[in-house]
Amino acid sequence: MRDLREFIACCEQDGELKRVTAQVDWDLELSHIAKLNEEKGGPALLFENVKDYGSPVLTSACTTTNRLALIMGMPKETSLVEIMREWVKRTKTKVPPRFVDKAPCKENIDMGDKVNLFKFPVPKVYPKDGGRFFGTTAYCVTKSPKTGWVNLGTYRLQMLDERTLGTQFIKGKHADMMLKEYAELKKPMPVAAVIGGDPLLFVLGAARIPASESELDYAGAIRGFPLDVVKGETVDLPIPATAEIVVEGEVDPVAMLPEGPFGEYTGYYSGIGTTPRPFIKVKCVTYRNDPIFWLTTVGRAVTDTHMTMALSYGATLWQELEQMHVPGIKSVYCPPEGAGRFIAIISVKQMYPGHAAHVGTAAISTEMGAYGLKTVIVVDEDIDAWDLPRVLYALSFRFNPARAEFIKRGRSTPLDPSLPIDAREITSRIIMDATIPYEWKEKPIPIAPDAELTKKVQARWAELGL
Ligand SMILES: Cc1cc2nc3c(=O)[nH]c(=O)nc-3n(C[C@H](O)[C@H](O)[C@H](O)COP(=O)(O)O)c2cc1C
Ligand SMILES: [Mn+2]
Repeated sequence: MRDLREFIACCEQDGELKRVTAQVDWDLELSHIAKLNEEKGGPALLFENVKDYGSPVLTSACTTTNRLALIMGMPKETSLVEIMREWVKRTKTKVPPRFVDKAPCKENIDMGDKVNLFKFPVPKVYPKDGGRFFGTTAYCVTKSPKTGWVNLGTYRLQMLDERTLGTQFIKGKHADMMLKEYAELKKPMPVAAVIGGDPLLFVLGAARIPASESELDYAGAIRGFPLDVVKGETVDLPIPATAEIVVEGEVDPVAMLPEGPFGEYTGYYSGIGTTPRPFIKVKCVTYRNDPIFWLTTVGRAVTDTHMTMALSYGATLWQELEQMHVPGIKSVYCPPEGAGRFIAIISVKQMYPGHAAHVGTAAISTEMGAYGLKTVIVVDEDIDAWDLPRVLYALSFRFNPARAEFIKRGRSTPLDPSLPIDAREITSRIIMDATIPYEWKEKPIPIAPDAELTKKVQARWAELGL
């Protein structure tokens, strides 16, 4: 799959997409239709008649495991855990992108005064949002001025005026780390905010890929071929050739403008009112003919963003545990109900005393775990990580709170509503070992029915009238 259009065609063929031809208002109406549709488990939507605009808006692309499987190029019935297993397998060897000269994303080029972000049908999502957010699926391409490492990160981008996008690069995110490097050099940071291209790039932009690694190389690895990229018009950055819309510009590391608020995937606003934050001064916009604008819904779980993150956070956690050579990992699951990021469940085949503790402490040391992850549950191999009733069984009958580990201080997300609004930089964590300790000589004896008698009884089922 090379672009959003191929994904749309693929969804349509599989009965996973509906075109909405009735006129819909970009101002709240569109997002509310998308959200309600997602809550009913509906298809991806392509809004073809957006009020005041002539180009379409795509929503709900990632809401179901069916469509996540299609994005991964797998059969649509594939389960989330199988999709993650495949991600882990395919990303063992990274495949860097290759530069091409011609690209569909250059079909239209608006420079300088011609730039007008209001040209695109950017929806307003919730009534209390500070404005229209150009970036929900947009990923920012940036480059480290020190090492040349290219990063893709999905960060919200607010339309502040025709040529300005407000940013929220949370501390320690890769664009924030790079912006600090530019600040040391007293230079603005070139950036390209991209919508579309291979849909996997949005998923990867939102994924917790370790620092110094490029999401573009992961995309190549998952696809099995290098991604086509093209140089920017005004920025020296690799831009996915099949992107729908590319916004090129610069971020001054010192200048700030009020940004926000925005209804987040936690179901809450991340702060109160606006906050001064860095912004992108847009120099150039390039786009395909009839560009497709792409929105992911946020707000109460579980809908589009939550499913995206359940896949990408689960897969990257699993992949890093493999990279750390933690043995015996059977499955990993980061429930979409926790937006894929606050709770992780890991199933392990224990092979030595302290193995479950090894898994738990390794998990919170990964790129994914060292950020907002608060609860890690480790279960034995007879329980699948996604089998929540069995996980609750393990928490009831195998878990002893005295074997929980508390970590008092860890990096947090300012989006976590469980922390006071002015103290969200640091969180605590808990590792819940819900396994039977490996080293116990006397282990609880599981009840097993008599096999012979079970067969006999089954044979009498009809006679028993059951
Ligand atoms: C819809 C959506 C909006 C997001 N908004 C932000 C944001 O405004 N700021 C931020 O730091 N992360 C945001 N994230 C999370 C990042 O995409 C995620 O942490 C990712 O790891 C960032 O890339 P990086 O690891 O290369 O920094 C958002 C994710 C999604 C799916
Ligand atoms: Mn990154």
